[in-house]
Amino acid sequence: MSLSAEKPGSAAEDLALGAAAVLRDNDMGGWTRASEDLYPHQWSWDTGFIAIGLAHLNVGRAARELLGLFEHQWSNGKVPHIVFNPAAPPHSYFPGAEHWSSAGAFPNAPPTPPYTSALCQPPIHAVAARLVAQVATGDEDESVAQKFLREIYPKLLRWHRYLLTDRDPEGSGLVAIYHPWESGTDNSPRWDAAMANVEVGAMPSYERRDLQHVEDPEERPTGLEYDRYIWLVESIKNARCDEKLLYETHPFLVKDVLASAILVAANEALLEIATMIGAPASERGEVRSWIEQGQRGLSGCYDEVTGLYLDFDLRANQPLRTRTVAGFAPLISGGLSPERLRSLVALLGSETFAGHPKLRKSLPPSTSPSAPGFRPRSYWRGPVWPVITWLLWWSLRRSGEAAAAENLRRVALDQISEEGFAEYFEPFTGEPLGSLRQSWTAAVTLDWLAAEPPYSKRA
Ligand code: 9WN
Repeated sequence: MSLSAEKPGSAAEDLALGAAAVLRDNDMGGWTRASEDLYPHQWSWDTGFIAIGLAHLNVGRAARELLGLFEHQWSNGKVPHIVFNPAAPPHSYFPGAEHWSSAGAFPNAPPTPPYTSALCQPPIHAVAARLVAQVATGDEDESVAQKFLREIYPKLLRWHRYLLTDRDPEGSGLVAIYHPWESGTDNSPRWDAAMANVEVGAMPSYERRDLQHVEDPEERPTGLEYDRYIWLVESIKNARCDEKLLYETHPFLVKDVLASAILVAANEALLEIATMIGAPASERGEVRSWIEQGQRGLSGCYDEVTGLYLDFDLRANQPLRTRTVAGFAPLISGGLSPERLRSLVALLGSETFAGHPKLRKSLPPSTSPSAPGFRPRSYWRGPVWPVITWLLWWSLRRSGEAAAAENLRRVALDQISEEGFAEYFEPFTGEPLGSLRQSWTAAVTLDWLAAEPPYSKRA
């Protein structure tokens, strides 16, 4: 975007300046914390979205954001879900570095601090890298972007290969997760049935920190949900993060449609990057096969009853039938028939989701208000998340659904200009909830502001 192109003093300029200020305040010198109080560390998929926003301010800084995260990539290719900030106030976040590192260094983890968690998150990074390079204009930025793509490409390739081997030994094209935190949609009702089967054993007592940073405990997961989260962390630590052992024994093992669809889109971006930097034909062939495999795997997750795509619980050997926004995942991966695309777009705008009559703004809530697990103030159980709206907007635009996409962008920008850069919003009242100056919300705002229609054909 050219911020300078915004009319001085206009609402759009004020919003852009506000978003830039959030990113600046959360800038820790080369990397960006997810938010000041609730999340004082670097998160993996947040970093992807943050880089997309930063690109509109400074292409080199955006590139650094992604490269910085990949400095902590594990030797098996995994990109950790959190890189812990050694300078964060002690005990500001739980489970923090001391909790994860108490298992001793995991065999594949970077041997020296800063420590990381042993989980991962949805692989949005290649999409972000591609967008960062597309924003670059002018000789200087373009040469920064070229160098960046050459540097990040092999790291992205190793990351995707890890997901398509260790997390998909069956070759289904679908990514398995070990913890709801790996989905990025932590306490979504998507995971209720699978989590109900997780029996919590004896473990040391712990103190939650998240409740100190929000006004109402209803905004965060319950005590029982948290016990199960921490029990799963214990199980991963006990297995020393041995992927084969976890696949055989860990009590939570689910194929995640949202992560799988993001991986397909990320592989498309990776293929473009591979072509741009002249990567070997064998690698390009490998990435192409991952795209086909992912689209095939996702097509098998369609559910006639809900009209959505469902996660699959490998432990219980059954699909997880819920009505959440994750069920629209194949909009992100693309390759849908025109009929299926039409039916998904119609469902997204229907009373089951963004067209629900009680909504303050017509934006997709994280869980359908008609689903039994819906709770309007609770984290991923109902609130509207701007970052998810961005993903849907980006996907609709790529699928040629320009009108539906533009509607999302306009309404989402209205919401943020009225209520600020919150992590999420109560869908019926519009109240901002969670962290109120969340980096990725500011970042997607910058990208939306730069994307005035008519849309150019950006990947
Ligand atoms: C656990 C940082 C992260 C996001 C996740 C969101 C929330 C963490 C938490 O915050 O998760 O990873 O402590 O609740 O669910 O999507 O990446 O913004």
